[in-house]
Amino acid sequence: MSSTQRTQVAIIGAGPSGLLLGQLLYKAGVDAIIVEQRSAEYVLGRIRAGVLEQVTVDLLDQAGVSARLHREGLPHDGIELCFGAKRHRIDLHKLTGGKRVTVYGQTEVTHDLMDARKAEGLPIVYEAAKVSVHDFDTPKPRVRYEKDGATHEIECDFIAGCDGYHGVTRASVPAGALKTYERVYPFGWLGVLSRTPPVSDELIYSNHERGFALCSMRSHSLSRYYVQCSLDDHAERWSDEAFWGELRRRLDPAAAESLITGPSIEKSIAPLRSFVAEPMRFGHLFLAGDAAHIVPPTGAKGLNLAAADVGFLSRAFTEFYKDRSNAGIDHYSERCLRRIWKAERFSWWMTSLLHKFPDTGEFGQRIQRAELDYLVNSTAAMTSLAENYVGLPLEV
Ligand code: FAS
Ligand code: PHB
Repeated sequence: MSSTQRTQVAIIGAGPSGLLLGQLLYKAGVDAIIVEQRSAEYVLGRIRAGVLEQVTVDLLDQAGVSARLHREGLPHDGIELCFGAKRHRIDLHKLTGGKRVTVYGQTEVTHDLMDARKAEGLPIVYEAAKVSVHDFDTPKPRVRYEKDGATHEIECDFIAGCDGYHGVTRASVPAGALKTYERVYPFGWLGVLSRTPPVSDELIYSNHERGFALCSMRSHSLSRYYVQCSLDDHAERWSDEAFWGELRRRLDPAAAESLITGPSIEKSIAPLRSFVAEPMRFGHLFLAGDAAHIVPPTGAKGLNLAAADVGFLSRAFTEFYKDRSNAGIDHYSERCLRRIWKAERFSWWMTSLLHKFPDTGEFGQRIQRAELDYLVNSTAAMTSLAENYVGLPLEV
């Protein structure tokens, strides 16, 4: 048994990119079907980003899914950098003329988007197997997948590749049509989620001779912590006690003293890489989010870049259908890449500044310390960090 469906935009992937694109297109009156290889529970089980730029909040407002975000999200006006056993506050709000970030987990964003799609009865296929994309170099692209023992086909006008770094859409582009840029970092992040009050009201990014550490949160009772670890490390090798001890050693005395520990409810290691695929459009196939680019999470940019891509893409499709204009789709890749590369630079810079690099030795560590000392004593340098951290304007 097989079936053929017809829609305007076929979206591959139900992470934040795919779900947000589906919701923005729905609000604009453009039909879309989302095809996801995993179950909704599996997608929600991935613990990822925690910090939203205002651009992302605005897009979630536009999508009509931000009520809980405005109720439960935590506005943050600053972050702290910790080095030499001292913490230094970066006043994001003052340095950017009133901008801030909002702490609200990616899991919650995904939940809100899934709930909205379900409430509107919009088409989404979970646990689709063998998803493949075809004829996207023609005006009649198609998507195929298997489910419940049958092969299904979707006829559409456009395919949106929102299927992440390991997805099928970028992999389906002929090699010669794509240029990729990549830097893999010689370490990972061991992350722990715990039902404990955060150690501080704001995020603490720590540069320590033992390695980087980050103190973040999801709410006033749910904390998210990370320590830099080696690439050949495994989360199951770390007892909770070992993790808390290592985190304490990488913080200033006051934070180490006031840290409230508890059982980990999630523990995982994420590799760090910088990656960009150019361009992001191939005929009637458009890449968005992690399918096109990856940043090390140090700058809290991954989810926010994905949202910005989707904002550009939903506008481009809407212009195509409502104004019969190709301008948006023709300029999509160039528009996204200008902002992506600035976020890649910032994420690389924050990662280079705060982590222990095995091959830079004592000279490298002294350079890092000098840059940190300059940074926290220079309004110009702190302003540069602040305007990148809160998110650059969409069109610069
Ligand atoms: P996603 O990878 O989230 O979603 C892609 C979806 O496509 C997935 O659901 C996948 O199952 C599906 N898919 C894949 N192949 C498919 C196929 N062939 N057919 C159908 N569906 C398919 N960013 C931050 O800002 N801060 C962080 O702290 C942070 N931590 C991270 C930790 C980890 C381990 C990872 C991997 C990423 C982290 N990120 C972080 C970045 C992350 O938040 C991404 O930027 C964000 O998930 C991007 O969303 P999507 O583009 O939707 O990609
Ligand atoms: C998180 O809360 O998971 C988080 C916050 C800021 C980052 C990275 C991760 O830079």
